[in-house]
Amino acid sequence: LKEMSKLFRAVILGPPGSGKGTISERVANSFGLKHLSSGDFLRENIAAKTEAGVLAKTYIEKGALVPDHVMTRLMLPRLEEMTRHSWLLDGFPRTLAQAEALNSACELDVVISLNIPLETLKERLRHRWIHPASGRVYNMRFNPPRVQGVDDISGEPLIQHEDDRPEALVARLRHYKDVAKPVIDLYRAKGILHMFSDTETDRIWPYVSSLLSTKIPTDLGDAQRVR
Ligand code: G5P
Repeated sequence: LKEMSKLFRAVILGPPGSGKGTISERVANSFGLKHLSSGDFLRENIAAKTEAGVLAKTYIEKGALVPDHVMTRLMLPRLEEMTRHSWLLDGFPRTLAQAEALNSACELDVVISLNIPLETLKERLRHRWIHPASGRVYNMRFNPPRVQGVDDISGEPLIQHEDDRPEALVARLRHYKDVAKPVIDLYRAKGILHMFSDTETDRIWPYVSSLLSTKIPTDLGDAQRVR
């Protein structure tokens, strides 16, 4: 049997509202990687009312981080199912404990870190509303619900996190920075960190794209399409 082509593993780090999800979708489309989003896994678990989902919901509703042991128990088995795929992990790890757990499970090729000015994040998150029962997130300016103030699927009302209100936002984004710093330092020390700074995703994307073009094995797309 022909030796499996080299797989590619990447992580994207960035505060809430930094564009992780938007850039991850573009990477998945352009390079054929699987986009694995911790927020999406959590929302699936909330919808399926799994044990992890029921627990996670209480934290997400408060705008708090889900505890590390819940996250690692949720994420690592998903990654184990992906041993034959190249992937981009979005939203995990968020803490040093999560990064260490990931470290012992696999080796990363590239870490993308989005460095977006605080003012820009505040402006984006100000318009964010959520459907608490499912964890679905809307942005009144960039991806509004079909009917103002109402969840597209359930028809139930949307709420704004206490934490997304201007007064609480700055504290929350600062907290993110404190928690993320040792994670960023770890990946910098490993020599795999690539930091991108701008106010617009469209201006960051060309740089991310050209970085990945140099890193991703050229036969990757074909190897995955054959599946
Ligand atoms: P999520 O789902 O990971 P967040 O809060 O980290 O949620 P979010 O809001 O999904 O992240 P993002 O993915 O960084 O942000 O950014 P995005 O969705 O692409 O863009 C944000 C908004 O800005 C969108 O409306 C987009 O359209 C707009 N936008 C993007 N680019 C631009 C631009 O250039 N210009 C403008 N004007 N707009 C733009 O996690 C949800 C919760 O789950 C828990 C936590 O409680 C978390 O809050 N959780 C974890 N807890 C512990 N550990 C983990 N590992 C966890 N993972 C998730």
